Amino acid sequence: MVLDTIVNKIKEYDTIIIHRHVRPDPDAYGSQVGLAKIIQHSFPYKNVYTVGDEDPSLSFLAIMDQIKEETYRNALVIVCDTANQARISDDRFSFGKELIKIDHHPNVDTYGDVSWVNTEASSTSEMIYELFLHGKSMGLKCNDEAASLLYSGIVGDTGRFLFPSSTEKTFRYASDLVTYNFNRTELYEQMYNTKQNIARLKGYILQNFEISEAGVSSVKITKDKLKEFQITASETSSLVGVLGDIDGIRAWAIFVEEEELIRVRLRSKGPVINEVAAKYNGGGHPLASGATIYNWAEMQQLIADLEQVCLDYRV
Ligand SMILES: [Mn+2]
Repeated sequence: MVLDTIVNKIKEYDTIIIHRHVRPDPDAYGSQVGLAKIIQHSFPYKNVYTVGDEDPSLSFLAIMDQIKEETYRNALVIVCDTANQARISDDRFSFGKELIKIDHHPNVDTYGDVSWVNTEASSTSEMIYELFLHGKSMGLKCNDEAASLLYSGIVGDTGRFLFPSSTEKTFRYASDLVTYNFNRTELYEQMYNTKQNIARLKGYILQNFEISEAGVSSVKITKDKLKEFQITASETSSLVGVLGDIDGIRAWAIFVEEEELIRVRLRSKGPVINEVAAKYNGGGHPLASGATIYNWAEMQQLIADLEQVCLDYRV
């Protein structure tokens, strides 16, 4: 099966380079670096590298390696948590000898010589722990550092075990992971530490969201607002969940204006929204997606499409 193949490939190669998606989140870092730590701990003589754009807000989890192009020669490349090739951070990913994809997003782009995609998994970090369990008898070993990273990834992608993607398996793996020695309190403090300007933008979103009859909520954050709150467009990603608890909201969209485009973050409590996302240059999970539009007129169309999805859901 595919898990055997992946473990055997890991054993076969002396150099392994691990990538993940652009604009990383804790699951991207957690699965990427967690896997690297497992491989390094199991096979200390191997050269294992993690690459991609550095995100200062996640540097408490890991710092990326800087490697030369020639390192890719005869290397095994593994990409974690990334649905399509365009989203892979560091486009040298194709320079290796073989490529493996490990992911939990809908399989829109089946890249790689070996591909393991499980959309039922809460996170790619959960899949990496499963890979470890499977590979234990084949020589894989986990340590505290790996456990801490995988745990962060699971916590991040499940919204602290709140989202419906948290399964019995998620909890089982999490309960295994917390038996390792790492400081959970410190980890949570780092993951959920909120900067003051972000807290104020959160207040703005809560004051200014709109809501329709069918339960579609939307908020528009213009370039001027970002400037006023001194926030970068990418920093708004942590705020997408704030409308989730509000009575009457079934699906919501946060529109963030960047230089050349408007980024849309979509969430839902039931109606499937990734098809709407796909219509607007995006995609993702059925209940959590992203899209891109190019003017505010398109925003109205997108909201109308969400409205339809919510109406259909009610019937
Ligand atoms: Mn993920």
